[in-house]
This record gives sequence, C-alpha cells and structure tokens, in this order.
Amino acid sequence: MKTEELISTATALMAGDKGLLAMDESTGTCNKRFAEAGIPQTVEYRRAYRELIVTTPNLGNCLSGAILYDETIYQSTKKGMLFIDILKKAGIIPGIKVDEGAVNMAGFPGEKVTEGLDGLRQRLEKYYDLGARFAKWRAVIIINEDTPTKANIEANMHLLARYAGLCQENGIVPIVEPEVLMDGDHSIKRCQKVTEKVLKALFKQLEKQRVDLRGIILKPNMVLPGLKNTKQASINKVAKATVNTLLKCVPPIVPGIAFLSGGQSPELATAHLNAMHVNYKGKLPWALTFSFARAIQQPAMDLWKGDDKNVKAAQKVLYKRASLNNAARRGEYTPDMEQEENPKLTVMSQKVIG
Ligand code: 5MM
Repeated sequence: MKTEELISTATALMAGDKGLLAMDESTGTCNKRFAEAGIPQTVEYRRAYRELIVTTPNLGNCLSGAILYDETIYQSTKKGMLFIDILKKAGIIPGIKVDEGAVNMAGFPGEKVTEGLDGLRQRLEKYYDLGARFAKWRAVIIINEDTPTKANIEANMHLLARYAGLCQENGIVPIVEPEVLMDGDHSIKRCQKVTEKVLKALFKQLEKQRVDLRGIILKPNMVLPGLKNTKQASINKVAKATVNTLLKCVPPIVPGIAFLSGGQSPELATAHLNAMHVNYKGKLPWALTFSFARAIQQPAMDLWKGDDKNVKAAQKVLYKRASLNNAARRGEYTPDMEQEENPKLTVMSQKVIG
C-alpha cells in the first residue's frame, strides 16, 4: 500500500482553513438541479456550468479539493483546457465520485444500497492516471418508522469499506460518505442515534477490511432534525449533537472530517460548521471542514441561469460562499458577512486546524 502518499494527500486535503467542493452530481442529479433553476439539461450546459466553477478566479485560495464526476473528468473549457488540469494549476486536488448510485435494496422496502464495486479496481487505476488523488462513495441511510434496519446499515458499511480498501490499494484517498438523510419529520435525537449506529458500524467494517484510517476522510451528515420536523434545533444544539456523536464514534487517528450539507440552506450549513469550531476549539482530534455541493453551488447556479452574461456574477457568488466556509472553519464567520460585498478574508495558514 502507498501509505505515505495516502497520508500526504489526506493531510493536504485538510490543510489550513480550506475545504472541498462536491461538484460530482451525476447526470440525473445535475439535470434535476438545472430543471429547478430553469437551465436546459444538455451535455453542453453541464460542461459550461462546470467551466464556470473551475475557472472561478482564486478558487484555490478556498478549496483544497474538488470532487468530479466521470463525465466532467474528461471535459475541457471552450478553449480546450482540461478541467482537471485547471484544478491542478489552481492547487486544487482533483477527486472523483466512483459509486454508481443507490438502488432499492432487495427484501428491504424503502431502503437503498449503493452499487459500483464491479470493475472498480480498473476504474481507479484509470482515474489515478488521469490525475485523481482521492475518490468518493456515498451510502444513503433513510430514517423512517422501521428504518434503517441492521441489515441495511451492515450492507452499506461493508460496501464502503470494500471501496475504501480498493482506493488505498491504488494510492487514492477514499472519502467515505455514510449519509443519514434529512428527509422526514424525525427528531434531532433520532438522527443522533441513527448516525451513531451507522458510524460505529462503519468503523467496525473499515477495521475488518484492513483500511488504514490515517489515509481516509470521513464525509458525514451533521446531526439535525428531519426537514419536516416543526421543531428545528438551534445552531449550538446542532453543533453539540454533531460533535458529541463524532467524538463517540470516530477514532482520533482519522485525519479529517468533511461534512456534506444535505439540503440545509447555505447560510445554516456555514453557521453550523462555524459553531463547531467556536464551541469546541482545541477539543477536536481531527480536522473538521466542509465538502458541500448545494450549500456552495446553489446561489451561483440560480444566478447563472445558463446565460453567459451572468458567468462573472455567478463566479463571484461561488467564491464568496466558499470563502465564508473558510471563515467558518476558522470560527470567524458571522451572519452579517452574508451582506458584505467582499467579506474580510484573513490570511490562510497551512497549519491543520484541530
Ligand atoms: C449528499 O450529497 C453530496 C454532498 O452534497 P450536498 O452538500 O449538496 O449534500 C454530494 O457529493 C452528492 O453525493 C453528489 O452531489 C452526487 O449525488 P448523486 O446523487 O448524483 O450521485
């Protein structure tokens, strides 16, 4: 195993106050988001949108890594420069989503299991040659009256661990993403219990499959009440429930945790990350950052609307959202920064923030 390479990539991904941008929406998900924003759903619009993202000036100040999708990793700008090369030039490590989506789990109505292990070794070799140095696989856990079942959690965590082992064999850092969905009206307590069960099962499987925990990144959900629950939790309560759950389940040897946003508004996702840093300063054994998709991209996509004349404005908004998350990682975010045209950005430190 290429241990040193894995540790060095994981450390670089967690450096300073930076974080990750998930821009790995599969064609179906990207088209769904485009349809909601009134953007035509074609290959060319998807390419143009990804060009807007990767050519955002100074994005490398905010991001350590960006997660691409198979379609995107082969695409180029209109002028013919590969997106993956633009990212590398900006100092952003390219990553790739390698799961093939969540499908219904046989025998377990209402639950999903993620596919994608077949041929994964060969795909990883190819992605490594293209320049990807980390990968992502997402498992979906659904809270309902009778779910998640033990069998569903076990199946998904086993797959995540098998994927992680294959990535490490190929010098690629696996992002392991067990997402407990926000859909439903469950309480924050229920989310906490389920997340705890899932994370404990995950680390058990990672150990069984001999995955080196020094060379992985965990991408979990924050602990939140369901979107339909009328009793939403305060920012401090979410920070507390999330950090306590992670402290219980995630071994300190894991270098970093990068949250998904999961359907939270961009402002709330940033505020939650900030509260974790403010309230638990010096008490976190791993680096804690963001790996948001919607919570970084959505305002920019809404502004772009598929129109060339909006590209610059959309890039400005994208940059601002990413830099506000850097501020949150430093514990320096305040809601009034949302109104500022150019929120003050302090100098990036290369130190890993604990
Ligand atoms: C949970 O989704 C991941 C994080 O995105 P959010 O911050 O918006 O929650 C994200 O990386 C997701 O896995 C990708 O968008 C790909 O999703 P699909 O469903 O297309 O595989």
